[in-house]
Amino acid sequence: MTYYLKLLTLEEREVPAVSQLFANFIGEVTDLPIDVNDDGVVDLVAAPMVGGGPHIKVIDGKTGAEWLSFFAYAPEFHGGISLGVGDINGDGRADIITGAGIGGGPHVQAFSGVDGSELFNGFAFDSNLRGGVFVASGDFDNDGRDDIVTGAGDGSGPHVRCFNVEGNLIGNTMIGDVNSRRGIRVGCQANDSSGPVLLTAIPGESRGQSYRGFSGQLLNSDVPNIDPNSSSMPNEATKPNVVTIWNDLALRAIRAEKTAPPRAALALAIVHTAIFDAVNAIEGGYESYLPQAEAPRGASSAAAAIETAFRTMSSLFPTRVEDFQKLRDTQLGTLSEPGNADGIVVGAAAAAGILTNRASDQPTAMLYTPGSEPSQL
Ligand SMILES: [Ca+2]
Ligand SMILES: [Ca+2]
Ligand SMILES: [Ca+2]
Repeated sequence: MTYYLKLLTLEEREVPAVSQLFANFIGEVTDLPIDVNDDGVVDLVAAPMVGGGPHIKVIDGKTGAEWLSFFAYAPEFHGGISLGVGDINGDGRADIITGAGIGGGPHVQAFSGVDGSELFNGFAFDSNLRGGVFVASGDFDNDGRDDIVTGAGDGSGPHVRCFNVEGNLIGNTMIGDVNSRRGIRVGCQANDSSGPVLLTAIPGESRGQSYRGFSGQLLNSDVPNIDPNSSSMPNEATKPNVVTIWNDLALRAIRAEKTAPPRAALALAIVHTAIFDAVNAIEGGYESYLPQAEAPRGASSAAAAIETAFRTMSSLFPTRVEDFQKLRDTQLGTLSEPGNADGIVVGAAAAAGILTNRASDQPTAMLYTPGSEPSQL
């Protein structure tokens, strides 16, 4: 059985009707138009994006009732979920494939669309990575069962691997710039004549030109394969880029709250200027925006960036503090190096500095009051 899975941008994934599926989550749900319960009506497979819990829901398209509802990972994980759908065990019914998001290892699982039972559970890449993993599904070895295709998460090269339901590696390659450390999104488009088309995108690239289609054969032939036995890629980074994740979260918060453009620009400027000041206080090399205290030797700049982003975002979007706190804790938990505590102090100071600085300039700039009058934004 083949499914048509289109790789969608975050904007295209917005499904207003399901915006209330998950209480207290930030961002959009991921949805895939698939008939999971095989009654001829498209159902909805949904999971919160980064900031939400690992809660997977399958909604019956005919009745609107929950067909399946389960946690794919530990409930306290809030890094978001990558979703794929395919019939990986060949019983004719769609199954649900999940990849842990930001802060998680490249942990891939698959669940039966019939009853939610576990079909697959493994790490697609080095289990020490913490950039998550992207997943999709298609029958790449043409055995009648869909396979699990995985793309490395943030902080890793454009590394793509494909597994069958037994966990055997059936495809392993790099696609695109091997020096990139932004990971690679994967998708799959069914193509009856020559097998599935592998779709790839580099996370964070501008939409429209980001998606590239490749013959599924590419997984096995067109570019040099990586030694399947190697547990990690050369030069593969082990830390996700914390700044791009917070930027993504800021953009989603702005969109979700319909923040007016001038204030959205101000909010992004505040967040990024504060992060710059925090990291620069530790690593030096540039003139800071606001004077910063000398950072303790060995302070973690990653921890500083996380704390700065958390504090500025919490001030700018106060209703979302709980979600931001979860992401902060998740990210800090992935940093094993010493210097986290010092980094947090540096980050807190940088955030407080710019918030105070901007508040005195424009005391109402941080407040957004919805309204329809000409003077209201
Ligand atoms: Ca259905
Ligand atoms: Ca199945
Ligand atoms: Ca297959």
